[in-house]
Amino acid sequence: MAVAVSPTSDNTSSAGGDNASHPGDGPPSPAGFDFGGYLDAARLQVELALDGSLGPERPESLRESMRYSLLAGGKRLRPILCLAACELAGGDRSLAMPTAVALEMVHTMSLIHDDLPAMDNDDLRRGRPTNHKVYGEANAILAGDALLTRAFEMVALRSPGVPAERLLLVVGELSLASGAPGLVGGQVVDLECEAKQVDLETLEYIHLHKTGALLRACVVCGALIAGASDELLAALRTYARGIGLAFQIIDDILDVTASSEVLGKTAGKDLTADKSTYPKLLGLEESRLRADALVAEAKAALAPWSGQASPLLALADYITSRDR
Ligand code: GRG
Repeated sequence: MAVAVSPTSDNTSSAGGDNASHPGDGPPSPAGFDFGGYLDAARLQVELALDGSLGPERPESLRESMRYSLLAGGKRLRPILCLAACELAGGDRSLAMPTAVALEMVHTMSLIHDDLPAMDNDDLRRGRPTNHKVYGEANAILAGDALLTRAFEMVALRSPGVPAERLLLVVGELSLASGAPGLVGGQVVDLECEAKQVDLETLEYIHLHKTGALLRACVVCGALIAGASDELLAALRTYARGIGLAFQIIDDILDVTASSEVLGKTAGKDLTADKSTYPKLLGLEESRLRADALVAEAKAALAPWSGQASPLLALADYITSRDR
């Protein structure tokens, strides 16, 4: 069993307790909330659930390539957002775990497909050779397809204890995030814009769809499972917009400031592919300020729930303080 937890190298200490480093940026994470401990425990639970999530896929080669990418580590931010949103809405995290796993499956599928020669053509992901480098292009496409469809199976058929009408809403949200209104649409515009000068509005469109849609689905699905109020769902959508864009800005910044070794994926890729990025359009300093402002907006949306929202507030800070 591969349980990959990296407790110390993630900047988590500053994320959880950085009330002083982002003055005036919405409700702070309460002093005393052990974000590092929270993250480690949630990651461990997610890793165990992921490890047990793949059933008797046949042939064995398909199972192996699905597991290769699904259990390759990663920050597990998406499933943890889902669990945290479920708990904020008053649900038990165990009810949301199959959906949390599904969200990581969709994310992993998108990474496998994104790395393909026809897309970003990358050979390093999560510190390992990309799926198609190990299993070949056809198998990588099929492993992605199998993870995407397995994700819907996790929600529809493997979510005991959750009322069917809530699962239906989750399936709808996951469909919107994965398809043309989400990941696929964002990826298409991203590919079309390569080597072109794009404005901020287009860049925002790309990232709200390519990156933001799945992050939004994470918090919305977690909350739906717990039967959240419309008011909380609306606040979580605002929160997700802020963290989604901030996440991508930081991703763009890390692409130029961090090493491949630390990132676990090829650094400097945006420059090589002549992509428009926030640092290219705004400069590094202004990009960071924008990310901080977006996180502040995200946290402000949860102000009415700040007493119970410590994990989501701290996760928002983690997005701008992360180093990978
Ligand atoms: C086939 C339905 C279907 C969709 C695929 C390929 C594609 C469409 C979309 C690309 C989406 C994509 C790869 C967006 C980038 C999002 C992003 C910044 C990923 C990195 O996320 P992290 O840093 O990665 O959370 P880890 O490895 O930590 O999980």
